[in-house]
Amino acid sequence: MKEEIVRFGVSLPRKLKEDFDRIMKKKGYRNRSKFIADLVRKLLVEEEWEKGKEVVGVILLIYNHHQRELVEKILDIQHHNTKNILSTQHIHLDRENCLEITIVRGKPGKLQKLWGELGSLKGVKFSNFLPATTGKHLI
Ligand code: NI
Repeated sequence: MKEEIVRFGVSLPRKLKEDFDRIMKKKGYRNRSKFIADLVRKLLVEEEWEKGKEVVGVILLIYNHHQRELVEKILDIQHHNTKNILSTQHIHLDRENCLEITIVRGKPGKLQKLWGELGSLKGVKFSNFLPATTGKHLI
């Protein structure tokens, strides 16, 4: 089913419009409509998170696998959360450092707690979380 496209006019202060075009180009967009649509979608994903809908996310960990018991603790947390973990990918960066991404799905609060549990383990040098969407509520 093809979605109907509607047009609408936008009024902006000149400086703001210049900033808009500058940022749009910097991000690699060549089309204002596509840029605005993606900005709105970003806000819709934020709303999904605020409303506590089922969402997906990516947990990134950088850690030293020589840290005592760290790998066991990470595996233990992952085995206790199989309902929320879709996939894990592990990359050995060098002799001691590992990068691990875990793709998670569930309620926002649960996923953020899981990130906190993993990211706060001793030996984790860096962690980050990318909130995303199941895509069900977006076109
Ligand atoms: Ni490794």
